[in-house]
Amino acid sequence: MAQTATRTKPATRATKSRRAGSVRGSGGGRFAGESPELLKDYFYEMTLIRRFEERAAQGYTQAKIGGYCHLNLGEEATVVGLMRALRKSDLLFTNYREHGYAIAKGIEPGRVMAELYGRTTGTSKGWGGSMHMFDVEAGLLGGYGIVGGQVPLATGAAMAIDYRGGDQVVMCQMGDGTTNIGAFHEALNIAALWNLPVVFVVINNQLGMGTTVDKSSAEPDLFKRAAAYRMHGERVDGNDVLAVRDAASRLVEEARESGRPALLEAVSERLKGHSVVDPAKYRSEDSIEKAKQADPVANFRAELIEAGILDEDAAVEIERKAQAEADAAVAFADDSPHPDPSTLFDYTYATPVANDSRRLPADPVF
Ligand SMILES: Cc1ncc(C[n+]2csc(CCOP(=O)(O)OP(=O)(O)O)c2C)c(N)n1
Ligand SMILES: [Mg+2]
Repeated sequence: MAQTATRTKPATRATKSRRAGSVRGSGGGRFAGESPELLKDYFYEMTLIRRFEERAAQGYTQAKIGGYCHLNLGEEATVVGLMRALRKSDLLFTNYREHGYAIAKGIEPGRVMAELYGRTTGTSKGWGGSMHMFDVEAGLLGGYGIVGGQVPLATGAAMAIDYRGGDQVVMCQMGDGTTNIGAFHEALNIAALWNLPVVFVVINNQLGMGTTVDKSSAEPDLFKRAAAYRMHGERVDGNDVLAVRDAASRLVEEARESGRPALLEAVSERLKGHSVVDPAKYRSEDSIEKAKQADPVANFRAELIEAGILDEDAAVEIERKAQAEADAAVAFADDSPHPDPSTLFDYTYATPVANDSRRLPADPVF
């Protein structure tokens, strides 16, 4: 159930037609009208992201992955629901917690894992790592490590779409902590003033590193931030893949048709620490238990079985396939070559720059 800050609109045609599916006899339950194949597909993708992230955590502890590494564990329903609202040609900007988004936007998991492993077959040829994935063809325009760094850039991309014409929409993902960064407010203001087709999505996992939203935000109902810019804002249950898909589809299609920006807040749980090296000692037993209870993958599995869309064997088979795909991604990354050090500076600038220093460590200064 979405809470709305400024206005609510009925479901668009796109949302309604997707519901013209075929789960029958569920007594008008929440899967009524949904395609069983699509529901299984969501379960597969959420499980794939879960297994992928578990393998990423493992690769990190094996020192196969360097730098920072932030996982989407607990946010799988949000990730899959959001990405199902976008067309391939739509553009996505994310923060550094982006592996699941890259996969759900259509990049092969092997290329995502190879980027984590710093290999040439990765999305950024191995030079970006966990926080800096980029794939123009898939419409993923980064992966940003600076909190809030992606928000003005996403707004600029929406301005480019508006200027050139076309029906693309930009989605800009960020965390709850990002809503207190100055650039967030500047970007939302400009997006609303100039009617830019961008949907800002705040993933409220209730924590910015170890700080809770209540302690960092004077207005902890983050979707209400939109009202300051006369922008539509609403909150959705981020543990519910269908609710996220429907809310995001509606806002994306509104942005496509009217060019108006919007803000969607998806409330979810971060199952583990801020990054893989954070033991999250600051969390209470209660909050850890609450997060476990809200596990969107386990709960969706149980719901699909309860509704008769899956039985235990079918669920296990989907999980086996997801594990195999995550394992194959690791094998692909492991078998891929490391970049040659001589290419270290090849992608620093898009166009040649005078006096660009290409000195490698141990090279003579003069
Ligand atoms: C400008 C800036 N300040 C501080 C940091 C350090 N930092 C990295 S992640 C983070 C927390 C952000 O929390 P949130 O926006 O809620 O995203 P989440 O990690 O929960 O997905 C901070 C403070 C940074 N990367 N950039
Ligand atoms: Mg957060």
